[in-house]
Amino acid sequence: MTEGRTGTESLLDRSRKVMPGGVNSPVRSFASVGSEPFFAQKGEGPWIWDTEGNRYLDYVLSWGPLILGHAHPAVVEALEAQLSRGTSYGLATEGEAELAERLVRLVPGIEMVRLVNSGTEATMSALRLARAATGRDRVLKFTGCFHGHADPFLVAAGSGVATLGLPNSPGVPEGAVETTALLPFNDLDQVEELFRESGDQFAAVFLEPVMGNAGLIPPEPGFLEGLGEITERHGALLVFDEVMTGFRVSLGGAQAHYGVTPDLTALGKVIGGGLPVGAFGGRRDLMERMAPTGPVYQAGTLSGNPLATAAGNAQLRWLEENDPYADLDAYASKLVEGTVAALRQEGLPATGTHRGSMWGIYFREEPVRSFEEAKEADTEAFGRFHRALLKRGIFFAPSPFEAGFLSVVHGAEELEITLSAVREAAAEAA
Ligand code: KE4
Repeated sequence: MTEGRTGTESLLDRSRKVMPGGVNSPVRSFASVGSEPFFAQKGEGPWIWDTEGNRYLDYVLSWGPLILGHAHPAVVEALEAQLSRGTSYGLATEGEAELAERLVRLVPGIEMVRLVNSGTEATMSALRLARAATGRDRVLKFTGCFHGHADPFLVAAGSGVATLGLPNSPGVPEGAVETTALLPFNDLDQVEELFRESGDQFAAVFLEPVMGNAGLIPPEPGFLEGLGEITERHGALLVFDEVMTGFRVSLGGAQAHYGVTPDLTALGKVIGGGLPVGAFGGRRDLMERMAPTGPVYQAGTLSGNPLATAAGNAQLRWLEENDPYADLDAYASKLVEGTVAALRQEGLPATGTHRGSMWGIYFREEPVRSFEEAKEADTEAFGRFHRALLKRGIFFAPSPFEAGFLSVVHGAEELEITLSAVREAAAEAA
């Protein structure tokens, strides 16, 4: 296991002196799997190397963006072509129009879109728009869903908040979250009851249509359809946070896979090809309320950045032209089945599932339908398994509350290497 040593002082010690935890995003600290983090040196295809020269099969893939793997030629060529023309203009560019047209073409619920720089900006702006369009303040989210770190969403969120046990982050004023209601995922009756009492106060229901920030929790049959019906009946908007599921569950995201079209959609990750991009879009009548065509303010120095749109367009163009989703789904299915079987073989409780190229494993017998159930899984065993895999050159997400990812360059050989290491690591973790 690397300490990222360079000279006498480790890279981690150096970084910890000048950055909280030595990282720029908490989940990179590996705190929840009891390891010290490694530092990335380079990535190539499905592989990532640390600064000590160890290489790992990468199932984190920058937390989702790298669906073509690291340094895919299509993305690298697009970036190289743009670099010589400059890195930012602060003006509109054709690359933004091309990316926006692509999102409108591929995502069922998007008629018009605004590009931003992160998923957090996308969901924060979508919430502001939903509140402006309805004249209402309240928003319903589901425990375990993570929508980035904007104040209104930092209540019992998933991902880093859940991992670090920060159900209500300090610094978030009561006023910012008093209009945020929380219910368990997959419980339509409780949504029905809440809206029966106060549905006319809600601007929106916000959710990850497939939860990827509590492991992987798919919607129960009828859940998404039911939310669409309830929101429509009460004049609230349905907002899908597809920052993670977008272009991962299918080419049109979870909304295309399940056939449920939200009023607004937040995107990120894959659409930037590894560069910082987010987007929010939806019904034209809603989006036209955004400045400068309407009064709802939102802005960003680097929004639609030409490097980011070059990488995003190259990645999405490749996905459109090659449609890898059947292969991704097949790999995910074999990976999850093989991992669950190996863990059970060693007497460990295990369950898992996948949707498209996202997958999740839990150390518990029964399938997981909510964050509350996800938290009942054995996180200690997860930590032992994660460390045992890392020693064998397999990098799974360093948290039981994150989804795993795949790329189009994870092939049969990588699957065999992975399952062989999984069987050994399961024996070690038992
Ligand atoms: P960003 O601001 O990190 O680009 O996106 C926030 C966000 C919004 N919505 C969903 C569904 C998300 O999953 C995310 C961010 N996901 C985490 C991983 N679970 C990012 C990794 C990290 O926090 O370092």
